[in-house]
Amino acid sequence: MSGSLEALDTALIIAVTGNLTSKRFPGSGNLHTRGSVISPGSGIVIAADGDVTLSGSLVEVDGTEPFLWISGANIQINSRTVLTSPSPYGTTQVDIEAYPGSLTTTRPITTSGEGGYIVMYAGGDIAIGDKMRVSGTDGISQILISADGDVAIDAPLACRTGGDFEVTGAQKIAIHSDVIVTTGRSTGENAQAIVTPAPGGSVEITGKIKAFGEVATGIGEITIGPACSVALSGELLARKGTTTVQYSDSFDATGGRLVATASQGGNQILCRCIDNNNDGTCDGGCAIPPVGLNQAVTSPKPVVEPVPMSACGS
Ligand SMILES: [Ca+2]
Repeated sequence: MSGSLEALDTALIIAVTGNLTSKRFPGSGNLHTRGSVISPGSGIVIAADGDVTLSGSLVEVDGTEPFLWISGANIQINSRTVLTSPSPYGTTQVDIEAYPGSLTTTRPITTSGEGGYIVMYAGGDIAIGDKMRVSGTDGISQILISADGDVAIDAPLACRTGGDFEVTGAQKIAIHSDVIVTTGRSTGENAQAIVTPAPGGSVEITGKIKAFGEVATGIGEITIGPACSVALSGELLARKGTTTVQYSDSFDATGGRLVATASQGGNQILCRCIDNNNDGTCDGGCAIPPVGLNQAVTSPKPVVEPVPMSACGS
């Protein structure tokens, strides 16, 4: 497909049994739907049994409740993707599911409305190569990523406001760029970031994860783990809030930063405790203590607490 498809006040539904590819040349390869204020049905649905490769200039949905649903075996998003709700009540929805293959983005995905979400799942790997932003005026703004393979985030992500960022289920989660979540303006939604791999999985953070809490409207919370191993050379910043890192076999904080608010719980490190008789009750301190805390910037000083956990790979 190299021409453009445009729909007014309705959904654009593309279902193919093979592969779907949109191209920029010789046309523009745009997909665009526009809803009027009274019509909530503006959206794009792409369902392919094969692969979906969007390489046109633009995928755009405007409407009171704009939505974009994409499913395919492997999915590549190389088109700038924009969802806009002009209404103060509109929720923007992006749902992308690659199964059994992988999901890759190389262009920005941005949404604006009252609130909204970008939900991504892949049976294989997920690689985020350009920015994603969910902007809300007062609702909940979510970016929820899960994969059975690995997840690599190499571009800035933002959830504003009522921010909820979660990466779960993957084997290896690598966050190499900045993630920002902010609280709801009046709804009291906390700003939270949760990074929890599958059992035995690992987390590497070289970017900055920032949860900007406001005491009046919600706290900032960052939770890394439980994980087998965690490497933090980037930053966890929970303004008016708490950071928690839970690991079973290794936590290397060399070169990292942990910044939280003491009165809200500060920085907490949960290690796997010594449990000689395997009864789920601790018999000692950390089985494997954290390393590199002296080569990290921490405020306040982290509290290390041994807790019962399974060892890596068991
Ligand atoms: Ca015990």
